[in-house]
Amino acid sequence: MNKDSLKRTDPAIEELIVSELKRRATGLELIPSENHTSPAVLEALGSILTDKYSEGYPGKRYYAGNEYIDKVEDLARERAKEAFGVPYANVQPYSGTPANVAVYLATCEPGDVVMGQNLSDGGHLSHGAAATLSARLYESVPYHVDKEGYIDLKEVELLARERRPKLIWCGATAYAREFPFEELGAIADEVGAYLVADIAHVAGLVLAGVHKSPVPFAHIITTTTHKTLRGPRGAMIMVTEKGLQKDPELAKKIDKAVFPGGVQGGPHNHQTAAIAVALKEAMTPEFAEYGRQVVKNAKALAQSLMEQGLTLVSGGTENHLMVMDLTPFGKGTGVFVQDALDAAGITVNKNTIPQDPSSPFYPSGIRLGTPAITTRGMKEGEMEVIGKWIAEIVQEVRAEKLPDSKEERIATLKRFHEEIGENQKIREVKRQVEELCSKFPLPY
Ligand code: DSN
Repeated sequence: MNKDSLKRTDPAIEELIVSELKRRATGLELIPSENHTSPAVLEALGSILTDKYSEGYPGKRYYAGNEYIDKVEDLARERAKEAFGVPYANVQPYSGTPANVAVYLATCEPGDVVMGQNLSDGGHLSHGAAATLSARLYESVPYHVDKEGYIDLKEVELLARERRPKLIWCGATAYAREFPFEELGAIADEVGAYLVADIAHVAGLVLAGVHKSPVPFAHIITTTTHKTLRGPRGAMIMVTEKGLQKDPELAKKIDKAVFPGGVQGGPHNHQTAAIAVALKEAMTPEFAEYGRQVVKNAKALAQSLMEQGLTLVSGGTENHLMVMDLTPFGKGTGVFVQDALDAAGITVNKNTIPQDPSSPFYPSGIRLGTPAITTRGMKEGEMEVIGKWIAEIVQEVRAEKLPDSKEERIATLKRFHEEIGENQKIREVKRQVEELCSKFPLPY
């Protein structure tokens, strides 16, 4: 295969890829659900395996010619089982939401009660948020975080006793504290519900031994493979011994829900191969060290931000991410801060905070984390400096206010976006960001 074939065939796409590479190399990726994969993962992902159709599972396919594909999928499944210590794994889900939809299909009937962490409290869309299929098909009962920002276990217990859910989710997309798998497992057991741990965000930390494993407490575990796990975009569903004790048919039901259940078609074999590579990497001592450093870096970054007077939901972090509460500067200000940081080469995402006085599109917080910058080799010293830069930028735009009317909002954000790139403070931070990044090359 010729390395220059893309350049010759489609220079427009090739140029865009090169530009994206430059953006990454010269900037700080602080979106906590993103990471930089290894060259080996990328090689498997970009391989010829993408051409093959393989509906079904190893040894039971609807297409011929799957001799080697079967071995790839078997390796991925075995590595997932070994890494997490579970008896069953399905590695075919295209991504996290399809994996979670497959879990509903395998365990619930339409109309059943399901419980998950409320969206603006850090929960994930697929755990019963109003705008999604999970709330249209099932009766969704959200639980919340308490005033300190921790999952309100008393509320979960009361709601579960009253509503008798079929399934309880434990997992979130913007929660900076360790997940209470054990406590939620006990509540699920009491009311006869499945506890499903969605560890998409913390899977790599679980494998590194820096976050409690859900395996003894949950019946089912779902995860994406591209966040702290540092693999390709993709997902997995695992069933624990506890899950098989509750329902010996659970693994078969999950397989059937993923395919042919209607969630997706044939597996993406190139993705499966890349997941297998990522799992092999994640079982090394180097990966465990990486996971430890991710958490140390997150704590150092949180400390630096708080020392600059900024407020974090729950007052800090125990994992790889943190959510900054920007309400001291007004409601809905996450949009301005995200845009200003982006202009300085610091990529974060605007995010709701618990009881957000604004809306998910104009939220009052930002979410940031350390998986990607830790992959580049940055440590606590760099975190302190990055925290100071972020604080300087927040101070720079603190006077911006989000208008109430839709038309005024659009005009204000347009004006802000045009002006922010010319701001001298932002330009100076961008220059320093680029200088720092030049010392920490990307892995590819
Ligand atoms: N979009 C993912 C995240 O950023 O956490 C969740 O699906």
